[in-house]
Amino acid sequence: MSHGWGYGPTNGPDKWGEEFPVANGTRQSPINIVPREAHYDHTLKALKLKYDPSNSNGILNNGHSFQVDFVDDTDSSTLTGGPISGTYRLKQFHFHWGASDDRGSEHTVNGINFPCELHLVHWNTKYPSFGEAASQPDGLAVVGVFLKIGAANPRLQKVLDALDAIKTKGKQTTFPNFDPKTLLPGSLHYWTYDGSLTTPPLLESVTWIVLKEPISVSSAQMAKFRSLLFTGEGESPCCMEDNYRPPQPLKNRKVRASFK
Ligand code: SG7
Ligand code: ZN
Repeated sequence: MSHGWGYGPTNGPDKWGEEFPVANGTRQSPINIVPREAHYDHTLKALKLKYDPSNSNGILNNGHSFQVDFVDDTDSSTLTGGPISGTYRLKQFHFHWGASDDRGSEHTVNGINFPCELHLVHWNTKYPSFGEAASQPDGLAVVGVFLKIGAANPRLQKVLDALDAIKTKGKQTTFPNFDPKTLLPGSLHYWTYDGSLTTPPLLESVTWIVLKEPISVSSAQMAKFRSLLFTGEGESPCCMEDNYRPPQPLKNRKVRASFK
């Protein structure tokens, strides 16, 4: 793979297996979700998301996406309930999107792509840190939320307005007092399955919780995501777009649904 992983023809998802053989493992993400084939599980609990807006810390262009980072030294912003046991702390959220509105999500539903997917990344506090949790089979829980084209979403605007300040790889700025709960849809019904990080190192440590109900985004708001660059300041600019991994084989896994 040419100088580090990415989403291009020479270093994209088809090549990741050369450096990260787990790319062909037994619990890789994302997947295509087929609602008819998901198993309703009445024992699944309601999701409980308790977020403290004062934990939002900074926003960073990491060269693959942009992420909003949270202070995670106490249990003040947590995910409990749902399919997980114990307490998971919010570490960051980020998005994946397409070069046009007809693609961009990582998970698909009946083969349908959404233009964008939000990921809220949490780590299991039975481990000492995010870094140690990230390699354990029950180490991470990521809540995935689809974005679909519709009315402009005012709840996304604070995030989108910050992007001008982090246009190039490695740039970061402060991002105080943001409540990620405002980004969630009205219903917290979900599908869940055991999977992986969707970027290298593709570690098989993620309990995926994918919400059924999308949130809205306008086409103009989607264009703002694409104004970011994969490249650093001074390099020939390359728009950050199509930063998603396509669906991977389900293999021997079951998708469970929290709803009928
Ligand atoms: C994004 O997706 C980043 C990564 C994230 C990765 O590219 O936000 O975050 C960092 C810290 O680089 O990786 C370990 C991690 O959270 C994969 O996350 S995902 O599986 O939820 N898509
Ligand atoms: Zn992600």
